[in-house]
Amino acid sequence: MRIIFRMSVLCISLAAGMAHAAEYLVRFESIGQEQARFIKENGGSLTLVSKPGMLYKWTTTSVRTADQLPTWSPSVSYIQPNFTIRMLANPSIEALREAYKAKMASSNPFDLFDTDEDSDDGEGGGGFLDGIFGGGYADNPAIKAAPASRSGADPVLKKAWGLTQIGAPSVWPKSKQGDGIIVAVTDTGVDYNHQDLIANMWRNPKEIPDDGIDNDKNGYVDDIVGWDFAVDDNKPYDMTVDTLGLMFGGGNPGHGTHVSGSIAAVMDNGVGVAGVAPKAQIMALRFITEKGQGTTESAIKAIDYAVANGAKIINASWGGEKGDEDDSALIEAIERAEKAGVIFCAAAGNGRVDQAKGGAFGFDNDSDPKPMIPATLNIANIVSVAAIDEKEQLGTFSNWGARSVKLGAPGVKVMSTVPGDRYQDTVIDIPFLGMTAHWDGTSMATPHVAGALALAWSDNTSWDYKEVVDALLKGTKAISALTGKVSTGGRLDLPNIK
Ligand SMILES: [Ca+2]
Ligand SMILES: [Ca+2]
Ligand SMILES: [Ca+2]
Repeated sequence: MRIIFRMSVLCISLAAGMAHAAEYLVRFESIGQEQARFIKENGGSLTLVSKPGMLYKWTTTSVRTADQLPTWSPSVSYIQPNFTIRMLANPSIEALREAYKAKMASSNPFDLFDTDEDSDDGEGGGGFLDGIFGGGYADNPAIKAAPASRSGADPVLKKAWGLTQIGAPSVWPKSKQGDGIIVAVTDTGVDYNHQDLIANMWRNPKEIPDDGIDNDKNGYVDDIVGWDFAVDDNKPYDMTVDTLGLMFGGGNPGHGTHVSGSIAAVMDNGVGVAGVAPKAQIMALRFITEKGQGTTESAIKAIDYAVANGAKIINASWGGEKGDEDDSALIEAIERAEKAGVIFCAAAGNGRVDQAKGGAFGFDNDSDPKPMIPATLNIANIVSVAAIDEKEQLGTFSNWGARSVKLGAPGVKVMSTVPGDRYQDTVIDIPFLGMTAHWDGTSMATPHVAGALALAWSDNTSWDYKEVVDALLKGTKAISALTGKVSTGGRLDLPNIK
């Protein structure tokens, strides 16, 4: 017996109507006298979320429904909930639990252990015990300095099939490989000391480590490799839960580190894999905790930080279904990135669970009443990405949209870095119980595109963001599985980007 189930990794509900307790985002027309007046009239307290956005978080004593919110004064543009950005329950893990419950209730419980399959994650894991107990490292290790460069082939690279599919090996020798381009990973954090990432971590050039001073006066003290907006510290480490926790409680398996490796793992350093843009820099912006939750407030702060501190591309392997309530604050943050010429790569989404069919199945973002955001927001810098497999088929879980989704990229069984100097294409791997979950998701496809944009931009530094995106989209390879499913009808193809 072998049950394969998909991690719909970090499918986050942005707008399911779950307001963070008594917190709202208030957009003012100006910053000055208006804030004091607002508090005098309405009580509670205001803290600044975005200076360029003139956005404040209003903390009140009670949760209010829409009609209980204060009438907007002329100085207030809108008031919206500070949504909890919540990881949806993994539908396939739910299905797996149900399957096991049924098995346990069956007359022959030994069927549970009737497995003849071998683990095939190769270099990715440490075998059975690692499969059960892997992950769960201590939070916030000290940020190490980048080590002296090493050399040698990347032994796990052959398992990163997506790089071969998109033609990376043929392009790398004649490319700048992302050199000089900063990609912001807005996610669960990054293992910034990972042996295959450490040399490519962005280092804030104007900040002196550990002196307790905000040297570059950007509002963040000792921000060396990015920032942790989930808990407000300078160590955006990718805190994970262990495998048992993943199976039975959900949470983060090392999502941001996996995403980062696909973008810019170091090449020819004798270990692991390589990213699509193996000389790009990773800016680590954590806003989702190990439990898989963040807020609109922290997402906006991460986007603003990326724009203000030199990122050219933002990777957003997160999103949720559009609800009835206002998403103006997030929309305006992405629009500020657009005005600054920053590209926003967004995952098209991992479908919805169908209990009868026993898994998550993609839907059409263009016609669905609850399309994924931010992927489907109509902002010019958004490049939304569907997931395809090694055989150029659309992932069964992957959303699509002939208008709103731009292209496909590798997103099924993706091999990349995970915390603790490890590599995985398989997130849960307990062959003894026949339980396997691969690193699948539009979350995994999106960083391939972010890396490709970094690579193309480093080779064409005079281009503005629109020229980079246009070249990428014009350079896709048409495949039948994506005809009528994405706006280009094709998948990422590096040799074609000109
Ligand atoms: Ca600083
Ligand atoms: Ca932290
Ligand atoms: Ca490597």
